[in-house]
Amino acid sequence: MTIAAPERLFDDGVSGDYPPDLYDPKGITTGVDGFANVTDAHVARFHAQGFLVVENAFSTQEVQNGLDGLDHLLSGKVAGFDGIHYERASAGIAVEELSPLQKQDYVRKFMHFVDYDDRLHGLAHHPQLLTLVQRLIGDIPLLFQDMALLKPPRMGREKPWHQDHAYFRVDLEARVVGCWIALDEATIENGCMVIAPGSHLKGPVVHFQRRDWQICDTDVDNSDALAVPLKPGGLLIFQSLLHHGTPPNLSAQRRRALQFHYRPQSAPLTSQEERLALFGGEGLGAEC
Ligand SMILES: O=C(O)CCC(=O)C(=O)O
Repeated sequence: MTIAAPERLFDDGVSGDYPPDLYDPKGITTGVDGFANVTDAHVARFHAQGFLVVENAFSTQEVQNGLDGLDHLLSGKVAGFDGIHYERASAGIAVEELSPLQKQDYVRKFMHFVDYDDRLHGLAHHPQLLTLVQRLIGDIPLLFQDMALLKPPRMGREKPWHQDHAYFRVDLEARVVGCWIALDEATIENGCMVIAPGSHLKGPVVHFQRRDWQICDTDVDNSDALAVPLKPGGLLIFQSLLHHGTPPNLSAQRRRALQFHYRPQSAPLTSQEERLALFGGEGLGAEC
């Protein structure tokens, strides 16, 4: 059977200049080793600081399952899957003819894939992950967004500072969390997460469409920023109002990660208008 290639989708983000110290961390995070060692003190710290790092959350086999799942999606042989967002630089290149590994150099992200690969579905519904998320949000977690974020060596672009909630139509009071899982070692050099601890307590801040849907560079407070280096299988769980971003990958090492977002099952959804009334800088007369 021949499957027609879906039309290529391009990521909305663009390259551009930004202050050279925008992602300079003042320190690095430390984590708890494994899901089984998360205590009530870690949970309390999550609520105060907006994040929790779990080292060795996923086994080597589970990480490999994630990578194999992404390769499978990239093979073009998965009927109905059209969630690959390419870099605009791929426009003139016959990426369909490349091997899955070569193709990854032109992919920015994958979205909405968990129903197309059992291995990725298994990671998003990992029992220990869901148990921890439920402990953090106090309700049954509902997966509502699944992404894989690729930063190819020497060309993976930054993801400017933002709050994930600015992308969501979910009630602001809902305890929404993102789970970012390293599939490769994530380092400061290849674009690991950089976070502003406690920034979720400041509430929603205005976003602008600049290099991406982002906090204005001049509004970013990175004075206490921490980098989140992770080994493969490491996990960062963070609150959806936490300010965070990732620097570009200027290294020779690939940086691939999965990111799943969960909301409390009972959380009300909102509208596009309500989202922009809280986060839409231009509509609120703010300047950037
Ligand atoms: O993995 C990355 O580089 C950025 C992840 C992120 O913050 C996002 O996509 O919201």
